[in-house]
Parts: sequence; C-alpha cells; structure tokens
Amino acid sequence: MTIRPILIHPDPRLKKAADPVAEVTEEVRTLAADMLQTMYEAPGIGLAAPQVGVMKRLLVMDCVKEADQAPRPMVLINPVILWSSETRSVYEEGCLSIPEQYAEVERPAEVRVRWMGLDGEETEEHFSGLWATCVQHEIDHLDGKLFIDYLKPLKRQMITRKMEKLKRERARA
Ligand code: K2U
Ligand code: ZN
Repeated sequence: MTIRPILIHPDPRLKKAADPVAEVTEEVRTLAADMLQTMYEAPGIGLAAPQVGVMKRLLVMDCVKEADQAPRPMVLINPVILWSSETRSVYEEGCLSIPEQYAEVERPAEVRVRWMGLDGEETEEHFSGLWATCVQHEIDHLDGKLFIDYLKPLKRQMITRKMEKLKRERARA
C-alpha cells in the first residue's frame, strides 16, 4: 500500500467529473487500499479518487470517530444517491484538498445510496449524521464539486487565494 499525494485546490482535476469504474480490477483494489491508507494518515474521514488524481468514481470513508469503536472502512464504487431527506443539517466542513479552511455547509440530513463494492456486488444503505454529510461531500468530489462551491463568492475567492499562496510556498520549499 502507498500513501498517495493529495491534490490541493485550485487544480483542474478537482473540477472535472470522474468516469465510472467498468470492472473491479487489481488496479482498482490497489487504489482503494492506497486511498484508505492515505485517508487514515491525513487524517481524514473520507477521500475521493479525484483527490489523488485518479478520475474514477470511487470513494472511501470511515466516519467512526470514537476511539473505542471498531473502524468501519468503506469503499464505494460508482455511488448513486437514490433519495435525500427534506430535512437538512448544517456541518462545519473541511476538505483534505483545501487544508485548514472550514465553513458551514447545509445538506440533506439523510441519504439513501447505492454502490458497487470491491466484491462487484451492488449494495444500498441509508446514511444519517456525519456519515450522510461525508458521503455527500465525497460524491460531490466525483462530480467535480467542492464544499466551497456552496459558499458566497467572496468567501470562496478568499479561500482560493489562500490556497494559491499555500501552493506557491510549497513549490518554493
Ligand atoms: O473529502 C475530503 O476532503 C475529506 C473530508 C471529508 C469530510 C468533510 C466534511 C465533513 C465530513 C467529511 C474531511 O476533510 S476529513 C477531515 C475531517 C474530519 C472530521 C470531521 C470533518 C472533517
Ligand atoms: Zn473534500
């Protein structure tokens, strides 16, 4: 397994829609394992393939936060949101591609998602709470959408400028 570098906004690959995964190959399995390792190391609770520069509709997440609970690593391939609740919830979101920037984002509080697992089987699950927020944040990544796209233009521009400065500094280092 390899920790893969996470792309930082602005980057054209973070704004493109990713392509469906046709079949679960050895390469897809390796990607999923690398993404989980990269996510835990960040640390994060979710990660989408475009964030490591791979334009495939694959995301990983593990929103178990209690240290005394067993982790629940999940790999979702070609995920589709089948249903979203009317009720909405607000969460202060962050993003591993937009480090150290946080802002409140409102999303449907519960979603029903269908996806293909690494075993090639279709599965459906109802998510609520932080899992619902996270899976919607990750599926947005597969569609080239970032949480800052939900913010007012001035706030979004401010964050983008900070990331451009960060990238200039990292390039010099
Ligand atoms: O996709 C990503 O960049 C990882 C995101 C996933 C996420 C963002 C907002 C809300 C839920 C999930 C995070 O940066 S992972 C870091 C993190 C950890 C705990 C709570 C919020 C964010
Ligand atoms: Zn993100």
